[in-house]
Amino acid sequence: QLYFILIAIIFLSCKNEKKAPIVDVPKRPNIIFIMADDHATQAISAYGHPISQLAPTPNIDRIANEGAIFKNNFCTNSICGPSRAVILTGKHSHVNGFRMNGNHFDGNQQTYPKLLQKAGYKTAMFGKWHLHGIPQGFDYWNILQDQGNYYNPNFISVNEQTKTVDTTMVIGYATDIVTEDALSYLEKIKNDNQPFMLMVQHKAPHRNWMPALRHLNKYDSVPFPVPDTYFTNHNGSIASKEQYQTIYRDMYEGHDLKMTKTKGNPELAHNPWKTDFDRMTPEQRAIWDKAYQPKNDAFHDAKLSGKDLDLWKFQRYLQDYMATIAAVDEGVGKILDYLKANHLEENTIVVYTTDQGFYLGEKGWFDKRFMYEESLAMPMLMKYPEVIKPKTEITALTQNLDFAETFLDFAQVAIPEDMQGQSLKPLLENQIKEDHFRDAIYYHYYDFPAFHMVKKMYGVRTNRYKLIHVYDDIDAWELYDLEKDPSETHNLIDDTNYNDVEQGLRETLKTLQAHYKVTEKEMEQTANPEAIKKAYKDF
Ligand code: SGN
Ligand code: CA
Repeated sequence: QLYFILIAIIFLSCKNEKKAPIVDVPKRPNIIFIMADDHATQAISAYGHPISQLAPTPNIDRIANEGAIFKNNFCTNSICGPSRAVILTGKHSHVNGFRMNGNHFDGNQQTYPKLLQKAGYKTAMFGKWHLHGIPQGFDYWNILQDQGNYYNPNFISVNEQTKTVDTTMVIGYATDIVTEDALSYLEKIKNDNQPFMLMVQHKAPHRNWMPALRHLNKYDSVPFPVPDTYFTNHNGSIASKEQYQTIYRDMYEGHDLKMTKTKGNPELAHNPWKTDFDRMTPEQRAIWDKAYQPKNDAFHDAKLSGKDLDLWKFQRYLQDYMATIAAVDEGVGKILDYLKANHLEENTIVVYTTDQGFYLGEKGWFDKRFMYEESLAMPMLMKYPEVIKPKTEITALTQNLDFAETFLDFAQVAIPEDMQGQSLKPLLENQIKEDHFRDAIYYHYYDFPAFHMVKKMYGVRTNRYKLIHVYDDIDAWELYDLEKDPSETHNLIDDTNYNDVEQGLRETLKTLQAHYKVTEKEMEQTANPEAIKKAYKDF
């Protein structure tokens, strides 16, 4: 009997040997890339900002505690579609062709998911896509239509039976649906014996900040700290004076702030885009009204005006914004728990990031687009127990431009020559000194005239300084010393003490523009003065 068992073992192992790869390839990691929309670093407790300490994100923080936190990670163009296109391609906006929301992403171009798929990865994409067109390079995808809605959103996916691309309304809360979809996919591919790469991309905490039903009163009694610059007059920056993203002036009372017209009546005040609320079921709406009406009635009783009203709006904005993050954080927790329970933890890279930074009242603003710190900074947390030591802090200047190369590098896939970033792997493995990584980053925003009226601008940021050129309908330069003026309220461009600094930065700017192949065309004055005038009137 023993003899037979021995023969059987030899036979089976020979059979197995035939199937096994000829070279000894080390195990490739799985990758789960979780991206929120408009999630500011100020709102992730691992980053330590006072706002986030009042509304912590324990699960997102787990990624930082068990892995790395990037303290100086920035986007190249602070707006949704463009940031996503940079992440997929590893190329700046002017190279991948997607400069502003509303452009069409050329889906036929090279992306890191395509390269991973070709190299044998199982790839999938869930949630907010916002690049128009159909995702390519994914074995499975189920994406939110356009910007996506918080309640009962429409999803676009391939119908397995008919093989047609269908749009379906799914009843539920967007963040939960996206998380659950990713979890069922993980369960489905569990035994496939293939490395996987998932992109899990949430709508939250994007405007109009509608929390899940279970979180509608979560931060009602939390007094969020008002930024020192909430009532600034923007001296020194024409672009800052002329934007339309000031909380107390530009937020819509009904749609954004969920304010009601009168006491005792749930009817919303100014609500120009009815679709966000009108798609709720009567049951959802009833729970919503029950939660909001007492606080809205109390607001009517208080009869606030002037600065008190402005400050009330700030609190309402923050309460809703932070409450939408609660569901994202729970979703991250579920994914981390799933990995642990299924012994996938060690060999899976988990990333948490967002498409760009966001204003939580700094300079009086919401939204993004500017090259100032709040909108330029992108949270970036990454864990990979086999490689990254717990509580690693990366202070090197990194960008979303680097993500594609990082994932390819970890997956042992050759990095194409034409990608413009740098793999973060050597930084994470401690094989390169932080100050040898990159001296300066390049930024370029194009979406003007458009909603919020933030002018076109490009510039550079080093460890200490920032130089910005605002162009098109104006021609203005701004220079900031981030060490002395972290809130960027003192434009030093006319300060002669900074002449040498300015000269140096102008040279760095030229060098980077040459390096990234930014041609004169990208910096041309193309605006039509009449169209701009009209946009200032219409928006
Ligand atoms: C929507 C928002 C804007 C936001 C853009 C771009 N308004 O238009 O406030 O700047 O998206 O955001 S909303 O009330 O309709 O949501 S991005 O994240 O897609 O770039
Ligand atoms: Ca966004």
